[in-house]
Amino acid sequence: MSDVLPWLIPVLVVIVLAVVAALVAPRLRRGRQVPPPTTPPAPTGTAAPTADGTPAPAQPPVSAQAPTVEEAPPALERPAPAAGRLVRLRDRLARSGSPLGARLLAVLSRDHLTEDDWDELEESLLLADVGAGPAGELIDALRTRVRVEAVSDPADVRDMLREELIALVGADLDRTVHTHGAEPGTPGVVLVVGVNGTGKTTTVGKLARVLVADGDHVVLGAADTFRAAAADQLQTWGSRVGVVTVRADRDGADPAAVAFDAVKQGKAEGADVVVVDTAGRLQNKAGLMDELGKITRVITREAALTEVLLVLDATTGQNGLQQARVFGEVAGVTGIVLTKLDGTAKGGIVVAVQRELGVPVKLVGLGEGPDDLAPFDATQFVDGILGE
Ligand SMILES: Nc1nc2c(ncn2[C@@H]2O[C@H](COP(=O)(O)OP(=O)(O)OP(=O)(O)O)[C@@H](O)[C@H]2O)c(=O)[nH]1
Ligand SMILES: [Mg+2]
Repeated sequence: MSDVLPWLIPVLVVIVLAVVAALVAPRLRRGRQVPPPTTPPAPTGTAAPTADGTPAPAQPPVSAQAPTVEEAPPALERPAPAAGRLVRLRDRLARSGSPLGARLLAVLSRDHLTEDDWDELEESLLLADVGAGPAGELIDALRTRVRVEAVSDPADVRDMLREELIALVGADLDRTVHTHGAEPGTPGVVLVVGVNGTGKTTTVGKLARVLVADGDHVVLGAADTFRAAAADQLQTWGSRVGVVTVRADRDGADPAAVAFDAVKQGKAEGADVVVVDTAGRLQNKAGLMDELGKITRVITREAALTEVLLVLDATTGQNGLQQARVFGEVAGVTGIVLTKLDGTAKGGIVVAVQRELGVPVKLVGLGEGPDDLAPFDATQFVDGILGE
């Protein structure tokens, strides 16, 4: 028996291993058979995958003064060109804006407009967040024209309404997004600011795609240093189109330092544009607004800010106006990005916010898709609202 024992133990071990392997192997095979997703999911506020869908590797800690530069992986997407996007997205706009358009047009189709009808028109504009001042002006202008030009055909009144709405939204405002530096060798710098969750990072990602589609060399700066996930989110957007993201891997690093380094990196690379994403901040938090002031000052030491975009969520309606005012003062906002216009019937906020800030809406977000960002155009927008 004692002779057999040394042989028996290895034999038993081999048998146990064989049984375990037989049980586990089919599961592994099943796991491998699951097909990988063909397109990576759109980045979200919490997702932090790399472009190939694997978790982002842990980064060695570095100081904000020495951010790392993440190289983009080779498999790149080809973003859609920006031209004509608002036309393609007009259906979506028409769907979200149709309650306003339908209401206005229903009233205007009546033969003789009474005092009550005019009140109803004004009320519809107010419900769509156009704001009391602009709504009153539009109704006054329309009433005067209908009277002076002795128009009674509903189709003609409708045309006049369209013209007045376009004038109110501002057909001749300069809505150019200034992305290129004035001096050769110096990139344009676009700073993106706003309160939490309005769509800043998504907008930076979408904008990077538009710029890449236009043939620009783009560098992104992740100056939202509160959470590593914020930089991961931005980096995911960038890596999909071959754009590098300058970031600090330490949560809470100085955002101004990261912004500065991104611009420096952009200059060193001979980039055309550096787009800097910032953390969401409430306009009534003095410390955070001071930080924003510092970011803008520090950037301008390295290159001129060519555009400061305030991202506003269209679904927050009139609440966005107070934000707009404070950001305008602190960061010197030069353009508005109105996001989530696909999710609201209150497109009138475009008018109200431009009035409030004296700054044009330059871009609109019409969905969560990577190419759902469009240059704003007054005529297209009004036609979208009216369902033309
Ligand atoms: N429907 C719709 N959703 C949008 C649009 N733009 C952004 N979003 C969504 O809004 C959510 C917040 O977007 P983010 O880009 O993370 O917002 P943020 O301003 O960077 O957020 P913080 O950095 O946390 O302040 C995400 O789920 C986006 O997909 C848009 O135009 N339409
Ligand atoms: Mg963000």
